[in-house]
Amino acid sequence: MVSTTNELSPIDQAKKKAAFACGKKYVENGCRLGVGSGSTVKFLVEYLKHAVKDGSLKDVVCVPTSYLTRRWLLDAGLTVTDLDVTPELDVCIDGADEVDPSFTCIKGGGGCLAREKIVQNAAKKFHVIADHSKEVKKLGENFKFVPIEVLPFAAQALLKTIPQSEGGSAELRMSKQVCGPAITDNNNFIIDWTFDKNRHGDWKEVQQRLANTPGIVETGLFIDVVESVFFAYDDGSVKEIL
Ligand code: ABF
Repeated sequence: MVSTTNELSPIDQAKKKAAFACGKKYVENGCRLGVGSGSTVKFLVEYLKHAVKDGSLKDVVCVPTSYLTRRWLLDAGLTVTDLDVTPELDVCIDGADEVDPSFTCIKGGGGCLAREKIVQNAAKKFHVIADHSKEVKKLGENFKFVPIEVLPFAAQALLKTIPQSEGGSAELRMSKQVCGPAITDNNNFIIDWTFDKNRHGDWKEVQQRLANTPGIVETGLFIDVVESVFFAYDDGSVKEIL
């Protein structure tokens, strides 16, 4: 689990720096911490492991947002809990697929968006850690779709109705391991909605329409919830934007 810096690519070194900087600044003793998913968050788990091991961080409990994050936390010897036991969190730290200047994020490239949003919503403060490729002027520059978690029962109908109401195109995310749809930790499907990046629509309105659509469990649009973003750059620098 320990990544020695000289083994890491420059961007991974920067992601590690961003994760460590965010962890050091916002995770205090006794913190009830939501821990997101993705490769940048893996460096946050490494930070937590080191800090707890050297005694600089005590009594932190972690609520994971995915099966894999839970494994990382357990393998790191960290205290794992859940929202049944710890329904109110102090901080949530997670990655993102894109972040625009208003801190509207696209998340869910890894298929964990529903639990990510639930855990984020349970936390007082939400911070994002991401490499610079996620920093965009307009959503859709690099990441072309919004992941949407849907009930399997509704999937085929939503593949028709989402493009009808929102434009663009919709595709059922297929598993890379088995012959069938990708299945989330909640036993649902993911529809990836490719949107027109020149759309002038207000993302809040899109989110409201999708959230009100029967069969849609959650979308990967995170709006007005981010406290700060730590971006990591190829030159190894890290910038926190508040
Ligand atoms: C997670 O972080 C997901 O929402 C998103 O898809 C992913 C980004 O992963 P990475 O840190 O590997 O770029 O929170």
